[in-house]
Amino acid sequence: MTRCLIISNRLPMNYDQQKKSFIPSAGGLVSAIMGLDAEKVGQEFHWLGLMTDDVDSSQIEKMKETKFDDITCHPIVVPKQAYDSYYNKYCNNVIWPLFHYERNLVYYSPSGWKNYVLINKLIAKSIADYAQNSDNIWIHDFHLMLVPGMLKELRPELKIGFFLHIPFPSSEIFRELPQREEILRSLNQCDLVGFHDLSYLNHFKSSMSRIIGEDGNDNRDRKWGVYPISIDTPRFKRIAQDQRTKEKLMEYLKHKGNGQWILGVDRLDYIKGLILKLRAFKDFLKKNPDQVGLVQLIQVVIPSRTDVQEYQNLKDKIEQLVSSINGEFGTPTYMPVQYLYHGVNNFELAALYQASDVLFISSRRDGMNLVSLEYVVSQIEDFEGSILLSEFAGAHSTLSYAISINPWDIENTSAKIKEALLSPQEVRTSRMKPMMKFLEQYTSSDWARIYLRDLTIEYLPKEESQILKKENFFEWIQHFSDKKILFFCDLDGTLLPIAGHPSQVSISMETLMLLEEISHNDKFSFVIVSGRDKEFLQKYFLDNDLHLSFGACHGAYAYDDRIGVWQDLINSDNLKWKELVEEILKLYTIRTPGSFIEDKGHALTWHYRSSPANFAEFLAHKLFNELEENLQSFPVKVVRGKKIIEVKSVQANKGAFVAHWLNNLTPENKPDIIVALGDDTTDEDMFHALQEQKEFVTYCIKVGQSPTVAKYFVHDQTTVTPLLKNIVEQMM
Ligand code: GDG
Repeated sequence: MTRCLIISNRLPMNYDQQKKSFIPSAGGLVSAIMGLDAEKVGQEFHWLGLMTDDVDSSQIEKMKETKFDDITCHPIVVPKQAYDSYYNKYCNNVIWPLFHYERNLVYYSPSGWKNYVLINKLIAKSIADYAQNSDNIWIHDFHLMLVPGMLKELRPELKIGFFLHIPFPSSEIFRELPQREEILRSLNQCDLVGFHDLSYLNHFKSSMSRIIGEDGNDNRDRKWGVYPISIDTPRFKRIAQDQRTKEKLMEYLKHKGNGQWILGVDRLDYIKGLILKLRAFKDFLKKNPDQVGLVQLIQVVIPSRTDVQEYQNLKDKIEQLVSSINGEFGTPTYMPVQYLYHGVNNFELAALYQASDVLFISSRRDGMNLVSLEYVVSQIEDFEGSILLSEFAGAHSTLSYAISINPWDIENTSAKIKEALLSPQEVRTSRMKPMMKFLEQYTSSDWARIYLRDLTIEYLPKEESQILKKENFFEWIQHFSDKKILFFCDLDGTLLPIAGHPSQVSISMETLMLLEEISHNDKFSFVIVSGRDKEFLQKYFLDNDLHLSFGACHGAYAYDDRIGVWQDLINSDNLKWKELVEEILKLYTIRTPGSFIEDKGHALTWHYRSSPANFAEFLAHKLFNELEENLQSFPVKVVRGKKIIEVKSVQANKGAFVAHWLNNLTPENKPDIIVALGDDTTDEDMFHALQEQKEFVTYCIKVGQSPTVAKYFVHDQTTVTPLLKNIVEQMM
């Protein structure tokens, strides 16, 4: 079975220094992962999480390779002081409040960030040491957002997934984060980033586009997705039917008498909206005196972060409000709010779920909220309750038959409490049944299975495609020995890294030296085939005395180093389209600050990399449609690239260019082998043309992992120069 390494801040068991024993870790993430059925998901799970170095080494050893429900645990030991700073000063004082829209509770501290970087680095290093090449890496939650980038650098061949369990906030909030860029750049290294809700994905996309200029084109649809978490439905059903639950239920029902119970189960946290819930309940009692004495709110609050002042203040506020409601509406035989400040065991929880008529979730923001899902599947025949569910919880999309509330609207929420309590049984049943059915079919194991399928799905033709890694370059190029090689190589994103602006492109000393070596060796011909115009290529390479050949403007113009002049390969009779396109592009350029038009001869390109991202993206979309509609009768193609829209003559095509090049080779220039490299869709034309011809041995290499017809691929642009260098050295 394939191994899946789950990485999270916590392991399922936590060593309690005071109690000197392991106790189960609380919280939604652990609940969800513990619910995975390895067999159903089809992966063997190993769980890597943190332990601090103040814990007795014998306890750490004990934890190592311990199995919990078929999951092997592997602690990553980190310095206690650095851990506390990372966890309290960055995770909980910055990310948690900011991502939950509580900006006034954010406290920045430089040491918090420094230790966040340090702990993430230690984790990345431990994964790199532990992981086997075929492992799938699944990193969880906001504590570890730098790990993907750091790990990709150490082990580029690993499949790396990330899942965020909390909301991703609007880009208007996210962009306040001083370290926004570092975090986005790291997440951008993932093979798949998953969210609970579409709104979080949309916020993430717009942050990506505004802050680091990732525009959602290319293969982003594969890299970012929505995977609402679920629960271990069979387990909750089993607990619901357990004798111990039944006994507790009988006890609770006796106390409940002929009244009604509203239930709340929340960790002590400002995101859960406990104050708003109590206010709405108070308003309900005030407006419905006939219900006083009959309806009770049973509020379980699970202690959390008890050492933090903010949480102590919240606890005080909750307790004040509880006692003011009880003082105002209580009688010697009736307590409106039953407040429990401690956890309950699984059977008590299931019995509470069954005994209550209404579950009340009032979160101000909540990634998902598992309690609401658990309530649904714990219902047994004739005990079907109602759910009041905040529209600010991710579960709102999954539980579409719940009664929706805006917890900030106290009066309306109070009216909804009444509606929920008074709903006739058949209405409750008709609401509960579809949600129950959904959760029977979609469990936490399905969540993991679907996510991991998307993480590992291979888009390349499986049997035929082969990854070229730095460690096996040497072996691979053995069959090139003493051969004449012709290279066709794309420029931006292949030979050179993509630059912020086309004019800022820079070439490394290593690549420059390599090109020099190639251009002075008769065994090689090197043709750069690029979307760039003639002038750029001339200035950048030829004027620097590099003897290379070129296909400019996607191959519309050719420059053969042995001839030394530029040739126009396209019949220029019909350039009427250019006038029309220029007219349209000008209209978009004058209203989009920072955008400009580039005339490449057989192509016109509208660049908007330096324009306000969202606005430019919106106009680019419109422009693309307008051009496609207007140019149907012209021999042109409209292309959307990275921050560009381009209209080019259909003949300006890298496939046509290489075919032309091969047709014009003299016998003494004929190569033994052709190697072609490229990273984007225009390079696919080149790969197609080369694989169709039968005269030469060809090796087409895709840079990156988007769909391709090439038989080989390398992970990213940084691998290209080392690969070429290996080939050249082999020939020396
Ligand atoms: C984060 C996100 C997202 C709670 N009290 C008791 C108890 N629990 C269990 C519940 C549930 C879990 O803890 C709480 O999960 P939530 O989803 O409600 O909340 P968070 O801990 O904030 O989790 C959240 C989640 O990650 C998963 O992605 O849904 O939005 O904030 O399973 O049952 N269990 C028992 N006794 C208790 O007293 N037995």
